[in-house]
Amino acid sequence: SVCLAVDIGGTKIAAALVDCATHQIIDRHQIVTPKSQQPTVFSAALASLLTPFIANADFVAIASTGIINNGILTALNPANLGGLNRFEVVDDIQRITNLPTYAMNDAQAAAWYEFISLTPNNNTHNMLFITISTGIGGGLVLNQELQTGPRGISGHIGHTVVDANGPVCGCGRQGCIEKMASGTAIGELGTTLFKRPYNGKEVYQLALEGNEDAMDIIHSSAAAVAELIANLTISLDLDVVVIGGSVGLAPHYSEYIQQYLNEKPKLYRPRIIPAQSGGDAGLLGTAHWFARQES
Ligand code: ADP
Ligand code: BMX
Ligand code: ZN
Repeated sequence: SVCLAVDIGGTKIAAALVDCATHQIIDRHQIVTPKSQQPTVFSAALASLLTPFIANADFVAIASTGIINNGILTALNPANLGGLNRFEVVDDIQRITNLPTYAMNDAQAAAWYEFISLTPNNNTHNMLFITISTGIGGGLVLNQELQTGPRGISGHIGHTVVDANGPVCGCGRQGCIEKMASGTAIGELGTTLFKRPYNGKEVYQLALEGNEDAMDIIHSSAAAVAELIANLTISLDLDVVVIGGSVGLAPHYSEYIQQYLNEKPKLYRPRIIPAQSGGDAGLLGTAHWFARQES
């Protein structure tokens, strides 16, 4: 069968036709995520992205930012979606496509695909996938089973606190790692420091060009992520941590995480690897996860 996979992120929405037998992406398009509180604006953007693919798809699998429970997207951090805090993503896309439609969280989907892509029988029991992107998201595989949680919340590690006196996050909590270390946070820190608007990618580019202030921002992000990894490793006995998202996959970022982890005792240092499927892990993960349900 052919799956129309949709990855809804805070910055971009990607759609692809995925051959479920071979896990190959046949065709792929992406658009910028609309920044509007209005569900109708979101829906119109999805309709124009998805319509060209409908005729060639058997079902739709969505990997979306936000808490996905009973087919409804509830933003933990609405600021990542231009203030949109609730969207009936399955009903909406089912109406657009007239195809059977399923949804799960983006980082959970990516975690699943990265887990099944690890060499078989390599004794990985516990794996964490972290995306450092618009936000910071996570997906946990424990005892070789993906954790989605009874309410879809499992893995929302971006909202664990790194600085109790830090800035207030869009989720309402103070000092979340997402508010301090995500691509959005990197952009905000750059904007404050350089006194003109910057996004995360631009700050990262400056760091790569040798700007030391920008490099400090990137390093404090990687150091915070390393601290989070150490906390979760000693809590959950992780074997492997997979790093994804455009910041996580940017040049040297996972090496910086590794450097900060190397300063810690051995029990706090799991194996760190970049996502093997890069920016396609969410698309492939949701396609694979729901293909099992379809057949
Ligand atoms: P999404 O959150 O929609 O899944 P991404 O994984 O692309 O999307 O993450 C978007 C964040 O990553 C933004 O903050 C953006 O500025 C930043 N970003 C995008 N491309 C790069 C890059 N090449 N290097 C560093 N940061 C990037
Ligand atoms: C946020 C949260 C997570 C998501 C993570 C990464 C919202 C809207 N999203 O912590 O559900 O997995 O961001 O999302 O509350 P991304 O957009 O950066 O890929
Ligand atoms: Zn938060």
